[in-house]
Amino acid sequence: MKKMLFSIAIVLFTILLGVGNADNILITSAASTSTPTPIEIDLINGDEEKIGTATFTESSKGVKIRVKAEGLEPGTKAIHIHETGKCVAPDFTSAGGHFNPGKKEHGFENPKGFHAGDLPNIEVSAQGVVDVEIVAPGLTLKQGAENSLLDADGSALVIHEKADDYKTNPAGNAGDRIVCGVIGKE
Ligand SMILES: [Cu+2]
Ligand SMILES: [Zn+2]
Repeated sequence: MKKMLFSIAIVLFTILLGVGNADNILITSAASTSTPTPIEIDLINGDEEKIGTATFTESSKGVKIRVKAEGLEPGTKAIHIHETGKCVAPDFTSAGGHFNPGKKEHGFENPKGFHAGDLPNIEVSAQGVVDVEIVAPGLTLKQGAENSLLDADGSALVIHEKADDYKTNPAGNAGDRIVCGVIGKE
């Protein structure tokens, strides 16, 4: 009799565990098949002041990146996704090189290009404001994908002092890094 009760207890316990696991499986599959949640990050300048935000939204065309910032020098600026989610002011070299899971060279006009993290230049207005939406076809927010912005060490959005020439390896001759924002981990 004792043995039988014990067996029943084991069966019940297994059912309970099974229900728990089924829940986990449902949650996991929902996360991998549905669209990832948009991410908003802060952008900081070399003085560690918050000067804007960037929002990343998964779409059928890639990741849409909405950049809103102020207090910048007017003009055309390079903007890239860099490979490491670390923004240590003032020079932001901590963010590493361009995000490049495909092992290409830099630049849309480079025959051996381009990096997944390469993005078209942005225009900062005479008032020092930028408000743009960029679509990055080679990127995703899906966890586990090779080109995911949310890989183990995260990634970073970086704005440079000058325009990207779209051809000079490894970084488009764009000068200093003036704005940085961590995507994913720090
Ligand atoms: Cu850059
Ligand atoms: Zn590049």
